[in-house]
Amino acid sequence: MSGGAGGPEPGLWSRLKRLALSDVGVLVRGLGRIELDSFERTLIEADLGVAASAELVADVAERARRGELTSPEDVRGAIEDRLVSILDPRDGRDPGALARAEPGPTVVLVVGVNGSGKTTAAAKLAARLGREGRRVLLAAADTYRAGAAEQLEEWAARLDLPCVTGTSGADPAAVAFDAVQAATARARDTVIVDTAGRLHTQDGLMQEVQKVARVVGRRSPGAPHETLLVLDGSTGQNAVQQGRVFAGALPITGLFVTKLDGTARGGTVVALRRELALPVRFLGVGEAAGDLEVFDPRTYAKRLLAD
Ligand SMILES: Nc1nc2c(ncn2[C@@H]2O[C@H](COP(=O)(O)OP(=O)(O)OP(=O)(O)O)[C@@H](O)[C@H]2O)c(=O)[nH]1
Ligand SMILES: [Mg+2]
Repeated sequence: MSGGAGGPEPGLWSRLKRLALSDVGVLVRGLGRIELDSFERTLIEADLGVAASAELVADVAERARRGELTSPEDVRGAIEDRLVSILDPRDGRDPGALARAEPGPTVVLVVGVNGSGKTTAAAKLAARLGREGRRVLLAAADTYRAGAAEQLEEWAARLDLPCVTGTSGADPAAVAFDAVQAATARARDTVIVDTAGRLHTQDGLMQEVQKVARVVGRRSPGAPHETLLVLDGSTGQNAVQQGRVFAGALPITGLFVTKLDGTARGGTVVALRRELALPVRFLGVGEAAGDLEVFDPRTYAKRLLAD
C-alpha cells in the first residue's frame, strides 16, 4: 500500500506516535482497543503485512498491560525489539557471506520478476565480491529481453569483468553452462548468472530458470551454490506473493530486496521476512554498483522507526 503523491510522508514512528500515543496518559491507563486498532492499521499501511502487524500490536498491548511501557520511547523500544526478532535470519549465517564452492567455480544465480532489479543486483554483487578478492565472471542468461545482454555487458565493462553472452533467443541454460565452463578455463572463481525477468504467473519462464539451475549443476557440482531472489521492496504484498511462487519453484537461498532508497517505506522487508521462510541477505539502495547494503536486523528496525 503506497503512500500517495502528497510530498514527503511522515515516518512510520511519527505516524504511530500521532495516531496511537498522542496522549501519554493512554500509556499509563493501558492501550485501549481504539489505539491498538489504529496502531495496527498504520503498520499494515506501511506494508509490514497483516501477520507482523498483529504480532507487533499484540506484543505492545501485552507489555503495556504489564506496565512496562510508560513513555513513547518505551513503546518505540518494544516495537524495535520485536522487529529485530521477526527480521532475524535464524539460519546462523552471515547474510553478506556468499557460499564458496571448493573446487569452484561458485555459481550465484539471480532470479526474480521483470524489472525487480536483477541485473543491477548482479552488478552490485560482482562489485562486492571483487572487493573481497574474488575473480568474478558475469553470465547474461537473459536471452529473452532485447538489450538485456548489452545491459550486463555495460556493467561488466564498467567493473572491468569478463561477461559471457549468447545470441538473442539462445537457450539461457546453454549460456549459463558456457559461462561456468569459461570460468574454469579463465581461472575465474565465481560466476554470477543474470536471468530473464519472468512474471511469476508465466509458467514457461519459471521452468526456464529451473532448467538453468539444473544445467549449471551438471558443470559444477552443487551449483547453483546461491540462488538469490530479487524483489522490489516498494511493492508490498506483491513481493510477498512473488516470493511464495519462486520459493515453490527453486531452492532460494536468500532475498535481495531492492529500491529501498528514496522513499519513507521499507515495511515490505518485514512482511517478507515474517511471511516467507527465507533470510534477507542484501538490500539495494540505489542504482549504482556501490548501492548495496548487507542486511542487519537491528539497523533496519532502527531505520524503520527513525524520526
Ligand atoms: N532507486 C533504485 N533503483 C534501482 C535499484 N535497483 C535497480 N534499480 C533500477 O530499476 C530498474 C530495473 O533494474 P534492472 O536491474 O534492469 O532490473 P531487472 O530485474 O534486471 O529487469 P529485467 O531484466 O527487465 O527483468 C533500473 O532502472 C535500475 O536502475 C535500487 O536499489 N534503487
Ligand atoms: Mg535484467
